[in-house]
Amino acid sequence: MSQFVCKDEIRLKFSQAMSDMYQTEVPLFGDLLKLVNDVNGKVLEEDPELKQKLQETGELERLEQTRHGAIRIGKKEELHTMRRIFAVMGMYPVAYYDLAPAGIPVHSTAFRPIDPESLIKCPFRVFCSLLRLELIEDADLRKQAEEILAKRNIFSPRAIELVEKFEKDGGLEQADADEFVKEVLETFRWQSEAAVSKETYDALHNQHRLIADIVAFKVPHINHLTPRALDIDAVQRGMFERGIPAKDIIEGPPRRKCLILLRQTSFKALNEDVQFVYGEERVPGSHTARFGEIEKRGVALTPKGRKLYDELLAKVLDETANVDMSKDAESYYAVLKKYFDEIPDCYDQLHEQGLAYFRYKLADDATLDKEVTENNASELVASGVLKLEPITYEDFLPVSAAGIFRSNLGGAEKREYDEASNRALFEQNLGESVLDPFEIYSKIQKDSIDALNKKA
Ligand code: OOG
Ligand code: NI
Repeated sequence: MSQFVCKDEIRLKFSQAMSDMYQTEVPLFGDLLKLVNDVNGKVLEEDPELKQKLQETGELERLEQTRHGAIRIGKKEELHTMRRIFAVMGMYPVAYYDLAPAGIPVHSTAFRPIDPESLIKCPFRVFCSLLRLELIEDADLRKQAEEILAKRNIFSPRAIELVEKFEKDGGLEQADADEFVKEVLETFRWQSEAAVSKETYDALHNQHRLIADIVAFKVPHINHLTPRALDIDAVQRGMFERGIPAKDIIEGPPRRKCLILLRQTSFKALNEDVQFVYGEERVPGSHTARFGEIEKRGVALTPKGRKLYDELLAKVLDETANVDMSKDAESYYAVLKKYFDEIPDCYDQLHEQGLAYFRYKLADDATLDKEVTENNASELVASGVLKLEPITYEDFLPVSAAGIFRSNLGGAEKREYDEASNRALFEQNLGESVLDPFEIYSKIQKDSIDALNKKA
């Protein structure tokens, strides 16, 4: 009898192996983790109620688990195989992100667990960006990049064998699962030896630093990992205090009591030694790509809530276009707060106005004497029969992602690609459609109603 290892278990092993590897590769990331642990420890000490809640949900023991990482890949075959690799770990493509309007020549998805139970066991997800070669303006260079990418194979033959075995048998046994994690890790390992000459690197770099980061290396090194911070503002301050080169601002919505969506910040990418390769010759040089990030997640917004978020953020960015963030982050935060005051900072209100997703739970000591529907839920909340539990946002934000990309690509990169977004091509390359995050959240909300009606 075969005994397949649970996919959540494989993902957990993989995320831990990745975190160990990255701390060795990028010691500053280890320093960031230490800072995050210090801040989280302090928050828990000062807020026993929060500690209790995290304990009840099992979150406390998982607090130190890595929340996400990111990779950038170069060709459609890589995206296709990446999807198969992540499926072994119970990670599926959710949402399409087009970064081109923000001047980043990639489009992306996030491979992530979907079921709430899987997310709880191990929330690790990977933001995966595919280079849009058609956005390289110089035709000769585009052709050269294509040729370089055509020659590379970023997966080990054994990793592919194990994926095939998984697909055929429907799972992996322990020894295979362990070997799978070990083999796949190699695809994300830093290579200090580039795949190209200094001259080619410089030409790619002149088009866009991101293009050099993707094309000039043998494998798509993990470019950052992200733990969860209970107080992201405190970690941002702590980075400045401890001399960790933090990016200027925290991306996303402002600090608030009832956090919406996602806030994130990072330390700026390090300048690292690499060897460029020209025949037998090795030419020393450097490359800047890898960093460390932190995140704090809030409640998921409905399409209506998200539309409002996008509109308000656009106004903020417009009004702060001339603010020098490195000197005057406070002005930016003030404008951010001013506009976002329009979104109620109260779960009941967010629910009432249909702006966010919630699980409905029966209030303590309450009894249910009628069927719950989407329509009467608000009433039952108001009368105290039901209570609301916010559904956490598990995806990414394109404007924030662009901000993270940009601050790690050097501030000088300011251009726009007006090429239309190409989701259909992305999905064709991927080999399936990306899942719609709104459908996932709305199903969790509906399932909570069904569960109440079943109990009654
Ligand atoms: C990915 C940036 C996106 C996030 O947290 O929004 C991201 C990258 O730099 O490759 O990870
Ligand atoms: Ni990130």
